[in-house]
This record gives sequence, structure tokens and C-alpha cells, in this order.
Amino acid sequence: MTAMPTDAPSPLDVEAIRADFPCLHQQVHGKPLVYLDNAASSQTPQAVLDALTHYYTHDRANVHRGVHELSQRASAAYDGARSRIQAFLNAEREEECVYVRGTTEAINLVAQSWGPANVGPGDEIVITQLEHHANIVPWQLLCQRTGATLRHIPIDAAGALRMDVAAEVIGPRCKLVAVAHVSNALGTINPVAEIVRLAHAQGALVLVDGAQATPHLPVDVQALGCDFYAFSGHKVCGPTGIGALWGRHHLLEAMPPWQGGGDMISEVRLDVSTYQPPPLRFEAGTHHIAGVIGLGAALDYLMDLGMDRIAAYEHDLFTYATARLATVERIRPVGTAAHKAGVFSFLVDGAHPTDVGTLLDSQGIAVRTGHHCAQPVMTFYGVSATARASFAFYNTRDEVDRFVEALHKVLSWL
Ligand code: 7TS
Repeated sequence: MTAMPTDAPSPLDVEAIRADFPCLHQQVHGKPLVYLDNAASSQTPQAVLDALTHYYTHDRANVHRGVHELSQRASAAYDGARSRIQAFLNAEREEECVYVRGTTEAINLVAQSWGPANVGPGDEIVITQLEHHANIVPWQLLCQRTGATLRHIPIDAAGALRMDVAAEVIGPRCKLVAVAHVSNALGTINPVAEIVRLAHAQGALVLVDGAQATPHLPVDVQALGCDFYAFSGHKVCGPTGIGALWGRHHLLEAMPPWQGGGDMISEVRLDVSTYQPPPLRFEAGTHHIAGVIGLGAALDYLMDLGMDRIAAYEHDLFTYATARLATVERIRPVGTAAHKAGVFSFLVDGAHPTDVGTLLDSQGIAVRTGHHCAQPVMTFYGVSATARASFAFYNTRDEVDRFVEALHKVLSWL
């Protein structure tokens, strides 16, 4: 037996982990479920369900408003989740972590608050060709509003960013680069630290869309050097409708509010108001309290497992899946970059992805089909849709085998 290098993460006990996820244990169309749509939304462990139930059955009250016991307990649980986000992202301060509805809202917050205060006619915002619509449309809206220009870093045939032209695209007029850490349609892991270096050299900030990286990789915003980082709870085993925006403290401090209401103010008069410092300045109104508490529990769950162990397990599983899928005839993978995480997008010769997805579903295999809210990627490959299998740390080699078997069956019907 080969000895494990001492710095290698110890392996995950995936069978024990699977027992934590009630939704995985069911039959779909008479077949055991194989859930491979994790890039759309992950499943929820019992620890998160318990945290939600505990709030609703014991502590249900509004936060920051009551001297009464329930409100105090709810506030403590709600405020406590911020330190989980700080730890998960290795942020310097918990005040840098803003509760939002998800990645989409986080990006819109920056575009609508930081944007108009810092971007004007002739300035440039840079995105990439493999962004999710959530990291395209808010910047189009900002450019339309301010007279700035939207530019993009193109991709190559494998679905990797053309870093050979990135330095030219990120020019002296660039104010912000908005880039996905991991592409949702292709799985490409982007060289974010290198992009940060290019952007900072031009005096531009970098916003990282971490929706697809946070479920798979250890994220360290200080090591990445970025300025904003966004992610969604429902992709990291947490509830839907909650996520976080991390931003450097001095940037958040200088940003104006984007929504007004309760909880974000310091003092309100009839003619004018003053505002709380960040993060409360950006959290107007009653938030998704249960969601915040559930997100804290989800991040605790992932951190207890260890994101380095999750990444190592998934890397091994994905290498196995890619090799097995390469043996299936009539399958064309879309996105074959050298550095990928957990996403296998593919086309089947002579069949529409929707039909492939429907027939796989009849075999108990859940994949997503469509443009994956990344239409510019589809346009680049000259297709309108792909089928996409996306993996998580609770998937197994046995499930990969069942997926491949089901694909063979589906191909024999098409
Ligand atoms: N950015 C990326 C890279 C994403 O993958 C997604 C969601 C979002 C932003 C938006 O996240 P939300 O939580 O605010 O909706 N991606 C997907 C997907 O690939 N399939 O369904 C949702």
C-alpha cells in the first residue's frame, strides 16, 4: 500500500455523508434517484433542515427589534451566521459579509450601488464570454445608465479564457472586471488571481461570481486578491433565497445604500436620513431570517467536512466520470478546459438535449438541459442548448456508472 502524503486531505466517508441527505434516498420513475443537477441547486443535509426547523419551532421572531427572548435568540442565530461566511471565505472581517438573496442580488447590489458612483461615460466594464446571465445583464444595465462600454474576454475552443488577449481587453479605462470563478455551463475554473493582477495594474476592481466555485473549492478571498465575491446558499447545501456578498470594507463603506427601509438606517427624519455602516446599510427590511440561519448551518457542515477534502474527492470522481463518459459513442463534450470543476456539458449526435434529459429522467437520472443562463457560451459553440451533468461530494462512482448505463440505454432509443 502506498502511504498517503502527509499533506493530502484524508478521504471523505461518502456513504456516511449520503445518510445526511434525505432527498437523495428516493425512487424516481421507479428507479433510484441519481441527482446530477448540483450546479442548478445542491441538496440539503439534515443539519440544515434541523436549523430551519429549530428557528421556526422555537425562536421564530423578527431580529434586531425586540427585547423579548425569542427575538434575542433569533437575532443571535441570525447575526452568528455572518462569522460562518467570514470563515468560509477567509474574509478579514465579518462586517465585510452582506446578506443578500443570492449571487444575482449580490451582483446587482454592486452594479447599482458602487456602479453609478464610480463609472461614467467612456469608462469600461469587462466581463468574460462564459458568464452566467446574472454576471452580464446587471453590467449591461449599468453601462446603459452611465454611458460606459461593456467589453469581454473571449474563450477558446476548449472553453478556457483567452488569457493571451486579457491584458489588451483590461485597459486603462477599465473600472471593474466581473468574472466567474467557475463557469456554470462548462465547469472551467478561471485564473482569477491572474485576472486580479491584470485588473489592479490598471486601477480596476474585480468582482468574482463564486456561485459555482463555493460548492467545490476552498475559497480564500484574501489570497485571490479580489474586491467583491458573490455566492448563493442553495448551491452550497443551504436554503434557497439567501446568499452573500463579500466586499472589501473600505469599498463597502464608501458605497451608497441601494435599497432604503428599516434596519439600514441610523436616524430617519422626514426630510433626510443617515445610514448604518456596512453590512447593515445594504440589508434594508426583514431579511430571510431562517435562510440566514440555514446558510450558517450549511457552511458549518461544509467546513466540518473540509473544503479541501471535498475538492480532492470531487476531482477524483470527476476524473473517473470524464474517462467513463469518453467511452460512450455519439457523445460530444462541450467545454474541455484543462482546469475544470464538477460540470460535464454534452451533446448527443442526432438528438436534442431536451429529449436526452427527458429520457435520462425516465431512468432516474436528474441532469439539466438548456442554455444554462449562459447564452453567449451556447452561441460560441453554435448550439442552443446542451445537456449538463453536474456533480457534488455526495455523488459516487456507482452513480457515475448508473449514469453511463442509462446513457447507453437512452442512445439505443434515439
Ligand atoms: N452565477 C453563476 C455562475 C451561476 O451558476 C448561477 C446560477 C448564478 C450566477 C445565479 O445564481 P442565483 O442563485 O442568484 O440564481 N446557475 C444556475 C445553473 O447553472 N443552473 O441553474 C442555476
